[in-house]
Amino acid sequence: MITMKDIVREGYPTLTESAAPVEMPPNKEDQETLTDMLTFIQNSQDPEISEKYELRPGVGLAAPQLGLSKRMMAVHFEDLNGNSYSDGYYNPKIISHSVEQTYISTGEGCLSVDREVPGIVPRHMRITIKAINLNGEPVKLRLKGYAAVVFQHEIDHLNGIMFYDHINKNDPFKTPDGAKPCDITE
Ligand code: SB7
Ligand code: NI
Repeated sequence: MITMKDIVREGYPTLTESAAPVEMPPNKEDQETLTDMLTFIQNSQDPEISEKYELRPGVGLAAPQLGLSKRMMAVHFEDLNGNSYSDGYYNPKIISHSVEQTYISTGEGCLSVDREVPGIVPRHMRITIKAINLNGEPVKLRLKGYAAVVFQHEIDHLNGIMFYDHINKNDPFKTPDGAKPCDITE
């Protein structure tokens, strides 16, 4: 079972490296790792389990956060429209994205970052991704708003990019021109 002690923190090399593609079809070991990653994210949102094992709640996890430089990620969340996402993905790739940007108004956090990093993280409002899911099926997902933000945060980890790399250094709360927040419904 994955717990917080398995999660590497800032300074660990896999967090700043571009991860290697996972060979398809995935071997048993990679399948087990990805299944465990999804279970961890689910557990982290379960009040009893997260308290018992002292898990910090998260909506996603990428293999480089376990010290594994492999292109695998898992997500478990519901967006503001009530769509649920709960799956693991191998070799996810953004095949297209909007010019329009969005952001979470309170900024982002990361299970590999044990401090608050204030600021706006500009993201694409819409992305289309291709991946192989935990079941081994090719999938194409069209994501918007919060869901698009979560997948971009995880895919960034596969490219060695941290959320704070996107924050404007001189003016952390500057909102990108024309961007709308994805977490506030007006
Ligand atoms: C805020 C938090 C996350 C994604 C988007 C906005 C995920 C936090 C957990 N992780 O560190 C996963 O990489
Ligand atoms: Ni993260």
